This record gives sequence, structure tokens and C-alpha cells, in this order.
Amino acid sequence: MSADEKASRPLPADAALMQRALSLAYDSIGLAHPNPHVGAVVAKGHQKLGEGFHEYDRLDHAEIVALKQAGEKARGATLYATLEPCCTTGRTGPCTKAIIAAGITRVVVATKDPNPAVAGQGLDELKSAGIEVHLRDEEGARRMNEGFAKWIRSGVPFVTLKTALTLDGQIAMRPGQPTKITSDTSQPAVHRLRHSADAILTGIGTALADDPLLTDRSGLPRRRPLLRVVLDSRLRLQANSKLVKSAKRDVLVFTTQSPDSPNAKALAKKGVEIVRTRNRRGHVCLDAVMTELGRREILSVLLEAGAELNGAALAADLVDKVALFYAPRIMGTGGVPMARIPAPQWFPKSPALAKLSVSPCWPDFAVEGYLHDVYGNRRSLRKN
Ligand code: AOF
Ligand code: ZN
Repeated sequence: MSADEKASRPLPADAALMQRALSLAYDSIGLAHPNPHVGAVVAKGHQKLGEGFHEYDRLDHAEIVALKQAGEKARGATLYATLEPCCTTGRTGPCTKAIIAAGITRVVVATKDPNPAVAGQGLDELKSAGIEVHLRDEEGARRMNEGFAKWIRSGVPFVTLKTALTLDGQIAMRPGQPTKITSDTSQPAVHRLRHSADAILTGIGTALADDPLLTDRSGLPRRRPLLRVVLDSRLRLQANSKLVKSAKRDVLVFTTQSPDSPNAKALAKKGVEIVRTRNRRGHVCLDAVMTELGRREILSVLLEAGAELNGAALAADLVDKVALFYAPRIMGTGGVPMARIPAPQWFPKSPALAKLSVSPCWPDFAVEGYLHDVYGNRRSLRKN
């Protein structure tokens, strides 16, 4: 065993205190954007001396919040952080320097920072200062920042495809006909997903058929409203739709039409932002949409669309994760599939979902799984 490994052994208090730090980080969802969700605890043994999470508008990183609370008592204490402490100067100074200056002697970290500017260097700096560093490698901490990981490494948002469907994989009885599939018990989980996302994306077909509001109704605080995005190549979005009537600088329409067209002007007058993109086979170019959303610091997108857009996003390999809410019902023939995508082209190369999880929302159940590992090989993340 190397000196480094010997020095980084777990202690009995670690699991519970890291759990506390993770729960603090969870409370920062909606408040940390565009920074990662991070929680921190300063403790001696089992005794907590300070704790907190990073809130973008309050500037301080999680470690600093916890260190300030602990004050002089931090000397000789352990710091638990759900993300590797930063060693860079951005809006704030490096946390590594503050940790060293506070006299912390042991640092326990749940996962490395995926930001290439940090990525292990924060841990190295702490070790070089003689601090014992223990990396726990927690999946929960990674999942909490999967949006940040994708965006900071590729410049484009993390995309979760969410849909309700029957056991035989259908989302409506007929195209354009809204069909209630799952029960209301799935709604809190759906709104939790919306709360975790920076933008919600749908197609004009769904906007016309369902007249959805597409808001975050979790009741939880967020520093930036959920951006509601519609792909509408021919600008058919109705001025009297719920989306347009409720627009407060939070509705964005991507189109191939000119911003000077009468429809564009009518929507713009109602507070809808119109962005013209490249035309790809009669549709807005999905890659251009993702690049523009990434440029606007949209780290994560929830795709709540119909069969056409779901199929196009899967075919373009833009979906990172799926969240499928199954109702225990069978629709039968003639319904609308969750993704319109030619099976012979898609199925042979479609990967099995990784890290699959199934959770009950009685009488429904949710299946989650990943199509990409956003913490993996960086080259495979770059789209353009
Ligand atoms: C931490 N603790 O709580 C957070 C970290 O511009 P700044 O100074 O806020 O730095 C942003 C970067 O710091 C961000 O990209 C990420 O790498 C890291 N976030 N680090 O030590 C925190 N939020
Ligand atoms: Zn920091």
C-alpha cells in the first residue's frame, strides 16, 4: 500500500457526513445554475461544525459557506465536499487555498470536478499541502451534476428524453390527439425533472395538439425561470396558446422563417423570442439548436415532445438519458410510438440503456437509463 493510499482510508463518520453534504447539494438544485450543485460539511469526528451549499447569487462556494460557519474550529477538522474543491479563480478565489488557510487536515470528496480547468488538480493541490484526501467516487454526486459535466466539457446541454407511455410503448391513440396515459401520481416526479432542467423542449406538433404550459410546478425555488423552447420551422405557434399568453421572456421559438415575417413579428410582440436557425431537410437543425442553448448557459434540457422530435433527437444521437413513465396499460394497434425512427436503421446500432433503474410511482412506474456517459471519453461528447 502506498503512503498516499494509506493516508486516504475511510473513517466511520464519513458515510453519514457525506450523505448530509449530498442532501445539502440536492437543496441547491435550481439555485446554483450555471455552476454545479455542491454541498459541504466541516466536522470533527461525528460533530458538525459548519455546513452549506453553493448558491450562485450568494457567490460563496459550498466549502466557503461551511468554513465560515465553523470559523476557528475548522483547524484540525475534516471537510466533506460533494465535488472536488476548485483550484481556479473565477467569480471567487480557489477553495483549495481557503481550505489550506483554515487549517483543515483531511478532505473527503464525493467526486472529481468534471470542469477540465480543475479535473483532479484541486485534489493534487490539497495533497501537496499535506492534507489527507479521500475520494469516495459516489454515483449520486455524479448524477447530480450530469448537466454541468456535459455542458462544461462539450458546450452543449445534457438532454433527457421524458415521456409517458403505455406498456406497449405508445404515447397517444392518434397523431394530434392528446391521450392521458399515466396517472396524477407521476406528476410530482415529472415536475421534479422539470425543476432539475434549465430548459424544456418540445415540437410544434405537441404545442398545437396539447396546448401545454410547460412550466416547473414543483413549488421549489429557482434563480432562473425554466426556459420553454419550441421547435417550429414554419412558425405555426398560436398567439392565443397557453405558452404564448404566459410568456415572460422565457419562451424561445426556433424557426427557419425570417424574423421579419408577420408571424414572427406577432409572436415577438407577445414577448416570445424568435431565433432563426439553419434549415435541415425542412426542419430546424437540431445541432444548431443545442449549440445555441449551450451558448445561453442551458446546461440541461428536458425533451417533452412527440414521436417526430423524439425520433429525430435519438437519430441525431442527442439524447443522453431517458425517463420513461409507464402506465400499466396496453394500447393496441394504430397508436403513436414514443419515437418515430425507422427500426431497421436504429435498432441494430441502438445501445442498451446503461445504469438502468426502475422506480414505482404507483400505479405507474418510471424507467431511467443512459445512452451516453458524460463523464467518459471527452472526444465522444463533442458534436460539432
Ligand atoms: C467548488 N465549490 O461550491 C462550486 C465549485 O466562477 P466561480 O468562482 O464560481 O467558479 C466556478 C467553477 O467552480 C465551476 O465551473 C466549477 O468547476 C467549480 N464549482 N467548486 O469548489 C463549489 N460550485
Ligand atoms: Zn470553489
